[in-house]
Amino acid sequence: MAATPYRLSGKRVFVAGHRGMVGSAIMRRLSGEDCELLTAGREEVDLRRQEQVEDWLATSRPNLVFMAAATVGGIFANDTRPADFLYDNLAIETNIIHAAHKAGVEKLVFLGSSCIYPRDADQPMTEAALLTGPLEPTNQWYAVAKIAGIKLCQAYRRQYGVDFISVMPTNLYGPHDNFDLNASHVVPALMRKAHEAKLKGDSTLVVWGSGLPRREFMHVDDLADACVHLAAVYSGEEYVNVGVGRDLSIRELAELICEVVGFRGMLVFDASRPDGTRRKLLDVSRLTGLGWRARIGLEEGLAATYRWYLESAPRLAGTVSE
Ligand code: GFB
Repeated sequence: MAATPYRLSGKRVFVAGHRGMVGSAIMRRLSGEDCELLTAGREEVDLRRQEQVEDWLATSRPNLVFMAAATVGGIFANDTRPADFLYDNLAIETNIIHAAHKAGVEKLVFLGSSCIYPRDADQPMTEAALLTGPLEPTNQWYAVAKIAGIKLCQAYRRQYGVDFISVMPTNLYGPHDNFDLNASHVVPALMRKAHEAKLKGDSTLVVWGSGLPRREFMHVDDLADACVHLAAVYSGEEYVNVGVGRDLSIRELAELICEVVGFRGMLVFDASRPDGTRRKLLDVSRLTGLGWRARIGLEEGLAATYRWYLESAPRLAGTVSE
């Protein structure tokens, strides 16, 4: 399965989406490697515009591409902006993958999401569960786009023999996450809410849904390390789940975040908000078989993320949202 290791040394590496949480983590991870990092800001290239992407890739000629650019968000954003999540992501994927092929890119790493799996898939979810049942309705638009991305890599690999691979990360968190409560995932949302409740001296913290769904969380620096590892050692049509292999309930997560932030009030569950998928835990046997496992524990990762939030987002951290 694993081909000759792909060496980064001396390579031109394009990180699409370098300002986002995932892209910036990949940039940090690659900063110590002997390779040239290429980036394209939104003002320079709109990745949803085919001509702009083709021109940019044809001119910049990267050897390796990490596809960390995407329109992303939590359960509320996914549920209320279906057109953005489907159109933006399909456009970004088709443009980059096709243009990368045309520009002779040697290797491309596409990043998907664990929401590609059926809502009721057996847990932990193996890669074989793809397309075996209906998707979770709250994020079906994003999931369909990400499934299309996997299929694009497989199709170009089959038809043109290119070395385009896909990785499926679990729920992520870390520095440069989105802390906007209407767009964010659960970790930054609860961290911000707990922080602001602490500042205001509130006695309660509102958690969406029942608190019963279970999720697996990976620090984005672990994901970046896994992506670089897989770029080097893996070459195959099958994609690879990237997770930590452990999950917890949203209630347990909320309790842990309150502990990390130092908020001592009570949790209140808002049943009018959706729970989404009942459980999302990845089977990571393929990944561990390829010689990689996560290193950053959840408590340690949350504490580091909270430090980042306090230090790097003083505008958000120092104020109280409406
Ligand atoms: O992280 P999250 O928005 O996305 O929500 P998903 C995870 C769980 O946390 C859900 C609950 O059960 C939420 O109801 N939750 C509790 C909260 N309080 C909050 C809160 O204040 N904010 C948010 N956002 N959630 C996403 C998909 O699903 O996962 C995306 O929508 C993507 O497509 C991503 O795949 C990884 O885990 O439910």
